[in-house]
Amino acid sequence: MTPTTCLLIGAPVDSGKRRRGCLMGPDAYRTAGLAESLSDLGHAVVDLGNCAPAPHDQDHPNSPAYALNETIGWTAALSDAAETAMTRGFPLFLGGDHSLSAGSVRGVANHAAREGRPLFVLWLDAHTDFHTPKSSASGNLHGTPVAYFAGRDGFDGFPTVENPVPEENICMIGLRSVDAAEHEALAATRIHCHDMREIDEHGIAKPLNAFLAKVAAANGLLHVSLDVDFLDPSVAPAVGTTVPGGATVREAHLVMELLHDSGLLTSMDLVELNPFLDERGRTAKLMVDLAASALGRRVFDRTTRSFS
Ligand code: B3U
Ligand code: MN
Ligand code: MN
Repeated sequence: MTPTTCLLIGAPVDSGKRRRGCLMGPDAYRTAGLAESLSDLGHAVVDLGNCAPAPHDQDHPNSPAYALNETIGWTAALSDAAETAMTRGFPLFLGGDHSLSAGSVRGVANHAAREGRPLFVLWLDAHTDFHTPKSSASGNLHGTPVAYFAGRDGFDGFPTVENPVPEENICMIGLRSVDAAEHEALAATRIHCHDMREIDEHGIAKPLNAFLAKVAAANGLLHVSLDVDFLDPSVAPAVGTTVPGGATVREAHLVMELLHDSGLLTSMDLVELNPFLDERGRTAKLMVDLAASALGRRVFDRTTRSFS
């Protein structure tokens, strides 16, 4: 990627589940040196500070979905922020739990439609986040953003998704915790799903390169959503929903390096970091290092055969 303007957009969303702490995520990334890491790579970095949810109603006391209206308020605000940021540079959404991606992806999709280019989404996560508020057994809306931006029904009260991301443009890698209702709904779609078993058998580069080839052939925009729980909890403990058997540090860096080399990446979310659960900032630092890899950090330059 040629030097770009990285726009850091703090999204301290904590409404997508009951366990609190993701609201501290944006400041943990700042403390871990995200802006400095990106400017060291030659990028201009603008920290836009933290967003706030749009004004919203009180939640109905018997609502099965947890903090529904607050999440709707975040979706509206982050969607607007994403749409504006896409005209200015490379937006990096600093979460915040994964419900924020309902807003970030909706906004990016609106921008893509205006540009007349298709949007592709790479979902790096242990979970598919393909519930609707109605199918979710937990009522935690961080388990729903993919269903929202893919245009599934059941999101009453949310901003309308005018430009749903086509199913065949969505690729999920890292899966190892999928609820029965999500499994059933996904089976009827053309979403590309890659579980950890497939990664173990064939390596992580294979499904990623196949997806990147599709993005390139369609001259698409590419949004990447990186959930901390994509990583194995032994290297990334700061997340409320740890699932054993996740990606290694090297697998995650390889994904980021391939994304960078493709030159296709146009926006990114870092989500689900809960600094309250971290060990001396190690998860925040790893996420910052992964973002730096996605934006061009290298140990060894393959073209010049020299160390940088
Ligand atoms: N599918 C479960 C668990 C879950 C989804 N996303 C996260 N956890 N982080 C649910 O509650 O929807
Ligand atoms: Mn997720
Ligand atoms: Mn997850």
